[in-house]
Amino acid sequence: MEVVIVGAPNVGKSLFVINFTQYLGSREIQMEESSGASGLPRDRRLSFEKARRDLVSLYSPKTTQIQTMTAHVLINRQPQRLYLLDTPGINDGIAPDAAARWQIARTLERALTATTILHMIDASLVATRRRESLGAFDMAMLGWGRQLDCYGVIAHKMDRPGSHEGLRILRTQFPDVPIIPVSSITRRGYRELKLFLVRALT
Ligand SMILES: Nc1nc2c(ncn2[C@@H]2O[C@H](COP(=O)(O)OP(=O)(O)OP(=O)(O)O)[C@@H](O)[C@H]2O)c(=O)[nH]1
Ligand SMILES: [Mg+2]
Repeated sequence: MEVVIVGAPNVGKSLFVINFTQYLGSREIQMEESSGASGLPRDRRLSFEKARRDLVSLYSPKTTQIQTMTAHVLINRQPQRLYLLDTPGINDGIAPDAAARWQIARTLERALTATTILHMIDASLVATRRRESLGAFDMAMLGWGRQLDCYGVIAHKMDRPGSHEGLRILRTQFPDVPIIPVSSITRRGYRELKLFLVRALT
C-alpha cells in the first residue's frame, strides 16, 4: 500500500515518516529517492539517527523531492509492505523555481493515484490563524480529500502550546474528516494512526 504524506512546508512530514517507520518495527530506513544525480531512482539505507540528522530541518524547504520509505505492518498476521511517501512541502501560490514546480506537480500526481493520503497540518498554528487563512493548499486538500475513501488528517505537533485548541478548531470545522492528533516528539497518536492504516488496508 502506498501512503502519500502531503502538507505545507515544515509541518513535520519527514520526522513523522522516519519515526513512524521505526515505530512499526523497521531496523533502519530503507529509502528510494525519486531521482539521484543520474536522473534514476536511488536507493539508500540509513540509521534512524542519520535519517533524522540528514532529512529533518528546523528550516524549510528541506525535502525537495519525493522520498519513499518502506515499512511493514501485520495484516491478519501477514506482513504487508507499506510505502510511505515523504513529499516536498507545498506552499500556497506558484513556486518561482521551475524545479520546485515540477516536484510539486509530481507530488500532486502521486497523491491522485495513491491508495491513501495523510494530510499533515501543524495543529499548533491553526489557532493562531483565521479559518480563511488555514492556507489555500490545506483548504483545497481538505475539500478534495473528504470525498475520498482513504483520506485522513494528521493534526501534528500536539506536544506544542496551542495544539489542543488547533485540534478543536479542525474537528469543529471538518466534522466529517478523520483527524488524528499526533506528536512525532512524544509519538502520541502513532498507535491510532497504525490502526487507521490497517483498516484502510483491509
Ligand atoms: N514540537 C514538535 N516539533 C516537530 C514535530 N514534528 C516535527 N517537528 C519539528 O519541525 C521541524 C520540521 O520538521 P520536518 O520533518 O523537517 O518538516 P517537513 O514537513 O518535512 O519540512 P519540509 O521538508 O521543508 O516540507 C523540525 O525542527 C522538527 O524537529 C512534532 O511532532 N512536534
Ligand atoms: Mg521534509
